[in-house]
Amino acid sequence: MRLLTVICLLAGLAVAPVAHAEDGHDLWLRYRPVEASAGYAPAAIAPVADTPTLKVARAELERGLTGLIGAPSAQANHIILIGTPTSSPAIARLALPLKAAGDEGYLIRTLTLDGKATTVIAANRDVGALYGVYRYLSLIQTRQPVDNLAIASAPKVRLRMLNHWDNLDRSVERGYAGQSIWDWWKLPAYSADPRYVDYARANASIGINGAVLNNVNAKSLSLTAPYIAKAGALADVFRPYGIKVYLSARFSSPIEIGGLKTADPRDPAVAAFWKAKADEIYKVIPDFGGFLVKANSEGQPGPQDYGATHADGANMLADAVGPHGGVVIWRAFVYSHEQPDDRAKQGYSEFKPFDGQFRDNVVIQVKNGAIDFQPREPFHPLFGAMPKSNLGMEFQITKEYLGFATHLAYLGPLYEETLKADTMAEGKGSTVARVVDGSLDGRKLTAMAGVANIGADRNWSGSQFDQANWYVFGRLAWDPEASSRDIAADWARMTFSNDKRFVAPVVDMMMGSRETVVDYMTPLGLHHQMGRSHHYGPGPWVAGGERADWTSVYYAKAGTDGVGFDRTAKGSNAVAQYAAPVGTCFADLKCVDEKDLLWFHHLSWDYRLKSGQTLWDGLVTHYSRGVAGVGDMQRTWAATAPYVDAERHAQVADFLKIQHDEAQWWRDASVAWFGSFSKRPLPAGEKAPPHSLEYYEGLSFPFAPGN
Ligand code: GCW
Repeated sequence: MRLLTVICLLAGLAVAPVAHAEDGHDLWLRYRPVEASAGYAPAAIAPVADTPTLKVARAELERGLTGLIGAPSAQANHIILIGTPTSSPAIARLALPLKAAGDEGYLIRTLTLDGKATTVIAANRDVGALYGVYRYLSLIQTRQPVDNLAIASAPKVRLRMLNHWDNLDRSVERGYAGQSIWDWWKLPAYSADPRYVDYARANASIGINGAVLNNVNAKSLSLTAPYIAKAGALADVFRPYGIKVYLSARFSSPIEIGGLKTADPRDPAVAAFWKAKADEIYKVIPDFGGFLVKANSEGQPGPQDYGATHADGANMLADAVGPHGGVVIWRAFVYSHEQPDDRAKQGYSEFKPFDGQFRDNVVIQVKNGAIDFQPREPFHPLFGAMPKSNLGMEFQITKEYLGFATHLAYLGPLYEETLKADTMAEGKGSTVARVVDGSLDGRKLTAMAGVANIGADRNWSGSQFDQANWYVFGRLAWDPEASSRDIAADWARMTFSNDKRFVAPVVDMMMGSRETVVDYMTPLGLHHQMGRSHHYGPGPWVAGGERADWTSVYYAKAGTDGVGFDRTAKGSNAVAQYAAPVGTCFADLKCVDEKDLLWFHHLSWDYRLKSGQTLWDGLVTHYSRGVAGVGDMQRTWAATAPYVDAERHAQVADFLKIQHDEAQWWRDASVAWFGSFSKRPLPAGEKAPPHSLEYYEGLSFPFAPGN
């Protein structure tokens, strides 16, 4: 009897449609059926030209429409026509104003052709049509009308790339989503892993057109023939989706794999090694994007090892890839062991003098802030300071300093805050966004990179909401002036639900989430207070060790007299690296925004904040507000249960619980630590930390991920 039941159950399973568990794997490309009341009519897809990219564009359109509104049918009254004037005579006849679409943009127009309502998705190049298809599908996914369209869109930034900090052993530096998705061992023979295609689809859907496959802390091995072949296999998978591969290059490779005694960029044998290496790579990957280089930073080799400069190093590599159309992306994230100056000043000090000396195919890639991807940093002073160089933005999508994968922090507002910051370099309106998109200085080779948060976890990013950070990065790379709130709404609709009872509160929750993290981790301009090396949890007491600028006490400078890093003229004078009106404001207590207060000033515990509270009371209030903010997020999320599948809902709820506990821990440990200096009572109503400072200092986390 029991056996029979089991057999029946198994038989039932075999015929019943497999319940599609919503584990987040489908990202924002879920294409679940639209409610009939939305009124979308079925469509027919006109035949497309037989090119690799138009074929995937057509396949995506078919897949999306099938999921959303039903399979395309030749009988439908509505035709969708996709392509370019070169590939489609019908599109050529329309003589659409495609000039502004450039190489990667598109037009979407509703027209009547041969008496039939027709949506034309047209572009100059195939990849533009693919981007247009994703845009069209997103309109349906977000329930916008599609029967009278006149859309024109083109990316404002040329290189929109992910930087994977993926190692060849499949570990991921600062990765919290499992192993690397690149299965180097099985490549190149096995490149049919569906993940590679899904990765390419997801990136193309948000306009990302480049991927640096390996960690900037690079191994020379990745530039040997077997690994070039592996990268080539991935390049072949990504090519139809408009994605080029790049490799991080270890500067000492001429020694390690070239048999040379030196990597001095001025040595002709070294230049010849790199030229030959570039030729070798381009034979396998004809559209190879180029090299990303971390040089003379955190122990990585570089031109300074030989008394040469960043410009010498970058230009030598640029000459190797230049003839093939490649670029060199040279990172400005440098600070040296020997240099005692404020770490925040070193990138500017090292690079500004070389403005105008880099080749046209070099991009200097600058982190959003001068320290390191903190929950909040003022914009990096190099933005606006190198008008004669190509300057690219580097954001971190993975949340090394914002609670890893289990804290919900939507990074859109962080990115937007930096992009909208006004450098004043050429007067008012010289925003970071305009440096990045080239419009400020008329530069054409523009770039925005995001350190990827992608791994082999089913949900790609380690958490459901971290997918939004990948998504918003791509959207802002396409248009650095876009609104992170609008993007959050699109993402929430496509990823979860279009019900406004879901969208409105969840978008508000997302928009406030990063500030909540700032509150419980590093309020009022504090920075780099995380645990040593793994950066997990609070570690404001971290001191000593290899170098001062890897410690928390270096940044907070707490003492009985007060707290904060004096970067005014009386201190490190980092403010002088900004355009005068900006630097003057940062240095002026009446002008500086309190969110950056302790970044620029060392102040007494009794300093009066704008609220009227003392600095000490205000700090404690911020920490507690952060904890309360997570409580609010938990309540908001609990109320969304009716609109979200049980599996994803439960995972988010569990993670919020972790976040709440850890926010409390951050608050308590920070209050215990800073209280040991302020020696002032807690503000009324605030609870003392439940444990001693020694308890918090004694916690250890030997297997924290991402190291
Ligand atoms: O943020 C720091 C990280 C390092 C990283 C480095 C960098 C890849 O802690 O893990 O190394 O920045 O950006 O080079």
